[in-house]
Amino acid sequence: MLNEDKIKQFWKDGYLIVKNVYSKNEVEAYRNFISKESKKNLGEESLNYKELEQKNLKDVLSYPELQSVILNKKLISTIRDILGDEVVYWGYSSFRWNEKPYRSFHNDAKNDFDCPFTTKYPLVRVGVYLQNHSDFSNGVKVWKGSCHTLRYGRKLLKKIFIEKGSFKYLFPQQFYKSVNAKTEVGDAIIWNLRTCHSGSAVRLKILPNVSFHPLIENFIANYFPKMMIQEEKERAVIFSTFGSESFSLENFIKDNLKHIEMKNIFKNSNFLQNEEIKKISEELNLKLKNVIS
Ligand SMILES: O=C(O)CCC(=O)C(=O)O
Ligand SMILES: [Fe+2]
Repeated sequence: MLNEDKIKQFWKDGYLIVKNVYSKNEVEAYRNFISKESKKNLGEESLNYKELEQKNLKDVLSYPELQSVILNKKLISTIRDILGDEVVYWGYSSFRWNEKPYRSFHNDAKNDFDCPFTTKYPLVRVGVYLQNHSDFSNGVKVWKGSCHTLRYGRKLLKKIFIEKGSFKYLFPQQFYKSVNAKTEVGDAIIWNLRTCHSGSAVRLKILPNVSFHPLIENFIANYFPKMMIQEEKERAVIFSTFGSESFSLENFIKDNLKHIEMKNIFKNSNFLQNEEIKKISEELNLKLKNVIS
């Protein structure tokens, strides 16, 4: 059970690190599987996942070797504590191996027209980083509190100026502090989909705990790579997304279905046909949703 303080902290900061969700053995097994599977499907090189069509990939739950990443009691009950409702999974998940660093300030809320000051966006992303980012580069960076700001594209400009009278809510990069999340092996980090974040965070040898803007990180990585603390191991990460039944979730899924690579993943997935998965999900009170009719 998450205590009230932690739940409040999540909704204030927009993220939370959950310690010791997976054992060292589980993490090793996930790493081995992801490495083999990625090399088989996608080749040996560092990969730019943004450009891949990912024709053969399934969602994470459809790989028997990764089932326990999603069907984890501690993880699902923590998400339930945060969302305060039945947790829904519809197959929006993936894994990455040795990805080409992709650093960019962004959030992942889609078709989100609700006010970020007065509403809680009922969707979260879970990142399971399968190596140490407490002391090494390449983890995730989050802008603390940025879930309460207006990202470009949201239609609430007027509200911002009338109710808040500040630019702070429009330009989270300038006004909010980013932190490099100190995830260790076995941890999961959960962030709200309104929270601004960026991958492949750079830690400097001389200032390991200072978080820089992704543009500066790219500059350092390109021109002064020796200043960086390198990654601990090849980067392996498992991402998954959960929500609670709501208009926001429906809107989000509508956007998922517009993207051919996501639709392919949903079509290839088989978790809805697997009796064992259905049984465990029921025990965990996790609702599996079919989004391909
Ligand atoms: O690569 C990362 O660490 C961040 C990935 C990301 O932006 C996401 O999963 O939404
Ligand atoms: Fe993202």
